[in-house]
Amino acid sequence: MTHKLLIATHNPGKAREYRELLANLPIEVTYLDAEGITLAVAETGATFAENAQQKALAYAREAGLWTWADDSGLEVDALAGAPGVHSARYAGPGASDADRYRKLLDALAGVPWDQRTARFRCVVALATPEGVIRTAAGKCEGIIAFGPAGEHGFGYDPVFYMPEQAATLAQLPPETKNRISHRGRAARAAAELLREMLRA
Ligand code: ITT
Repeated sequence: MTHKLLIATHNPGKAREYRELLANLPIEVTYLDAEGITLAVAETGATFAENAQQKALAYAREAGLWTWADDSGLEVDALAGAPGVHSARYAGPGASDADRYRKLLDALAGVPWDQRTARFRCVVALATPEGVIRTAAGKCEGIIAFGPAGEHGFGYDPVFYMPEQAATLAQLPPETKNRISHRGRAARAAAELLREMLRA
């Protein structure tokens, strides 16, 4: 039997990255919009893991499908870990990706290079309609640049500089981002869990 896996995101940037990462698994991948699912799950948890688990379970029950949900965001050391679980809402409702990274650059005005350390974190949760939950985490270390550069990716990618790549995440081709990103790392670990679930 081919399992159908629901990817629970409204973010097209994430959906695109997961579609590529899951291409080799013997599962049929579907999305909230394709299933006509309009349920909104509030992200009220204090951690990425809590939010990912809440979302995975709620959508798995709603859809009656195995569900893959994540929560992710950016932790900036000079801002005591902000925007963290609030990364998507950092500049308020209706704001664009550029509004959010400009707000971040403003918040870091005057902060020198060596104190601009940050990391992206991602937790992927897998849930079944019966309530079985597994989670996998990934992170990616970098520095908040003084200004944006690059056109790839989404979100805060243009201001997330990775010294070992000598580039921002938005300057890297998608394959390179998938290989080194928080989401790529969490997703590969979660894909392993999914393989185990498919074998069980
Ligand atoms: P869903 O909840 O529908 O999946 P979202 O955009 O709200 O979409 P999150 O709650 O996980 O997703 O918020 C993550 C935010 O953190 C996202 O909107 C970006 O602003 C930022 N972010 C996460 N991963 C990122 C990445 O790979 N590159 C750049 N920014 C990222």
